[in-house]
Amino acid sequence: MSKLRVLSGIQPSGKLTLGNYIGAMKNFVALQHEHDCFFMVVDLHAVTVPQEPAALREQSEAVAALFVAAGLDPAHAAIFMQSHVSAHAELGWLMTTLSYMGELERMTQFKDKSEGKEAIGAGLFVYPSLMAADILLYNTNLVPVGDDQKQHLELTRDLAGRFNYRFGETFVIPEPYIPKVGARIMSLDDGTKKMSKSSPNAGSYIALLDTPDEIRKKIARAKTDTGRDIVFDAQNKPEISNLMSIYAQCSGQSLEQIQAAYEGQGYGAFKKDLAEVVVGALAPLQAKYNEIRSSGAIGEILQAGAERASAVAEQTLAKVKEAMGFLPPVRRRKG
Ligand code: AQP
Repeated sequence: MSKLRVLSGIQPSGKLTLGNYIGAMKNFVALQHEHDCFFMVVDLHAVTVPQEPAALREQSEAVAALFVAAGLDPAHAAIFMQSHVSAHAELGWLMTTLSYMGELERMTQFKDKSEGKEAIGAGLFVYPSLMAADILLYNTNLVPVGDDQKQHLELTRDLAGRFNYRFGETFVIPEPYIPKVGARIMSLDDGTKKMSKSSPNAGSYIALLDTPDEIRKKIARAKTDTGRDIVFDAQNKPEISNLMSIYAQCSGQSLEQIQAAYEGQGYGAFKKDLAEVVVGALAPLQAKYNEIRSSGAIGEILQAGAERASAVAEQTLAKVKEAMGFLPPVRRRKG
């Protein structure tokens, strides 16, 4: 396969979870050596719901450090903050003007996040238009994401096609890249809801930086379906199936191998082993994270990443503005 352009991002809207890792970051790392990769901390997206400034700063640096700790190599992949590349906000606005209210209203993430709220920020509504801009700025071919982002990616493809039809061939139409197992890791307290870093219940998710004891406690308390068999059946046994997916992704074993290994054993024995598998899988990442944070290297990594990203993004933005009919900036004559 020839080199493809790959781009994805994660919001610094809380502590990154095992869902973010399994659904997205693991694939970031797997793709970085074969392809031309751009990974960003999407802080402009995080502020579509209220963020406390000090927490946003800390979480932003933590997410960037976790990218590196998970195995992203800044020598291969550009790692940057979305807000450091101003073309995102600018193309985000242009994509908003191309989006229809009806299609944005249909987005399930918007419906979920606005449910029961009296005051809903307009940013939350146009979030998918900004996400489309993020992707289209880089002529992206592949977008590694979890299953929950599939609908947003469909919209990105529609907006790119709409733009190309109206203004001439400009954007590459991107494809999602979704893992086969673990595309949607579910909450530990409700097997029908996805694990989310912004959940008010910390027991519902495993954070990548949870201590071994916190992980053991959370897994021991994780809700399980009725019965006792370790059988993968996402429809009828969502909770044990979710725990089996986590086991598979953290151990490298297949679901069939896990099912065979735990035949005749109950949930208790399985959960105990699962906790150790997760603790073991996260230990190297946590050690590397502490190393990177104390080295103070993140600032330089982000600066180099933003320079690399800006060079590509500015070119696309200029092409888009020209195609749409914006006057080019006037260059002052010398002398
Ligand atoms: N539970 C999950 N299972 C698999 N993949 C997941 N992702 C998120 N949760 C799961 C994937 O992680 C990437 C980054 O997501 P994001 O931070 O941009 O926002 P999100 O999808 O809305 O994730 P969260 O954790 O639920 O954040 P909050 O709570 O702030 O909304 C994406 O590729 C996503 O698919």
